[in-house]
Amino acid sequence: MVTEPLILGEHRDSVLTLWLNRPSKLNSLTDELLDALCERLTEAGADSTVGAIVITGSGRGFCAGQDLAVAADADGGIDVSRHLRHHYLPVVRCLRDLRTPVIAAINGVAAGAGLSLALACDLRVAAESATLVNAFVRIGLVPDAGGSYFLPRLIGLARALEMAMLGETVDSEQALQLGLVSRVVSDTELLPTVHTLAMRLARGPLSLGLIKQLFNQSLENSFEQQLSAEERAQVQAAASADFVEGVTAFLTKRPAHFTGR
Ligand code: T3D
Repeated sequence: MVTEPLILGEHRDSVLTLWLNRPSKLNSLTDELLDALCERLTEAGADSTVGAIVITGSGRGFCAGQDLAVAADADGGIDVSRHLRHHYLPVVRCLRDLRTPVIAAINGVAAGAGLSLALACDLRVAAESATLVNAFVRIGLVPDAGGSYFLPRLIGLARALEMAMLGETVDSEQALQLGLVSRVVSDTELLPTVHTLAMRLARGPLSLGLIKQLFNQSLENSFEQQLSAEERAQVQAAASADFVEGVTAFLTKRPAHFTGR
């Protein structure tokens, strides 16, 4: 029997688009799918021809979180700690640590750990018909896979608590109002729009990776620590060929052509 790959990929215009690919189960997450995603992300991070990554879902869903049938079938129950550490956390850490920008193209429902994956990405663009639900509480769990870290930081404690404690479904317009996603586009325009955005990032300067690192650090750092981190990052950015190109382009009144070096 031919089995479909759990992750589909397309590498075009310096953009790697990855589809979570279990459409009949709304791309719910199995260990195999998480491990395959981690492998693809790690490879992409080491590939200088990948300038930006897009994560989306096959079919009508983005990702419905942990595959609950697998969790229920586990012989003797799941060792949750081990499960999280070995399969979920490597993916979330990878998304966060990659210098390469990652965009979640939320094409349909993002629930539970599927929402957490989207929150761990750098940008989120939703299709009009997309919905987001912090589904953990509905089945007696707490937000995991970084969900309890990212949600309050993205939308504030009060709104995050409401979303996590009530487990209500948020539609794309509400998600935009909350700041959970930065853009909403029609369903048919989702992938073309995100591809264009990703191409723009892929053609960006070396400083993009430093910006990602710097802003993520700023959530933990004191003011003084952040000023030092800015200084270190700016020293690196100012030593890049892209800085020379950016300034030359400005002074000669032409568009800059960055090379990511
Ligand atoms: O193990 C650990 O380490 C713990 C980690 C936990 C992390 C988590 O993510 S916990 C949260 C898990 N996710 C959920 O609780 C969400 C469950 N799904 C839903 O509530 C609904 O499916 C949705 C609201 C997401 C979408 O509803 P709807 O009506 O659009 O679709 P549907 O009919 O419910 O689902 C379509 C199919 O996908 C259906 O299969 P069938 O009956 O056609 O064969 C459904 O069972 C399947 N499906 C959807 N979500 C999951 C799933 N199958 C397994 N696991 C799922 N999470």
